[in-house]
Amino acid sequence: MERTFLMVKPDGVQRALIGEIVSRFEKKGFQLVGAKLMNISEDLAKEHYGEHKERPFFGELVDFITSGPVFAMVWEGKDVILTARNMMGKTNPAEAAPGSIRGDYAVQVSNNIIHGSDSAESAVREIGLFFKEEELVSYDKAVAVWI
Ligand code: FUP
Repeated sequence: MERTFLMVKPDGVQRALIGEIVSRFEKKGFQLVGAKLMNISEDLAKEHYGEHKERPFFGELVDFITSGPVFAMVWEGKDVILTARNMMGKTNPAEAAPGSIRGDYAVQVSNNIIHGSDSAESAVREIGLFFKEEELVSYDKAVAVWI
């Protein structure tokens, strides 16, 4: 079963969107296997966004993601990496389809509410950066053999 790392960014936490976002993934049929409200250190921010370190927006990106608490999560399910990316919508909220999280709640690319791993490799790396193995809980669902 596939796993991905999702994170409600500081803007989403400030705007009280944690519940709405968790609800969307639960209703879709994915399973929450780990979650925590946390502050991101500058070191963790730079590590997490390392692929962007040469980009002009890197400093602002690190400042933003460390500006307040985030809600870090690990979700599990069939094709969860790609499906979660589709549910999030495109990086630039202006291009994100209505009905997607960014399409419904965001306006600016620098404040786009949610992060989600973009590949299986990123998912493994990001889950490892944010969670210890013992913080992840696998369990069988009593029902719902259809998802
Ligand atoms: P995504 O995988 O959709 O989060 O997008 P990227 O990895 O390309 O970008 C990571 C974050 O950098 C985005 F969520 C917002 C920020 N960003 C900017 O601020 N300006 C840009 O032009 C591109 C990305």
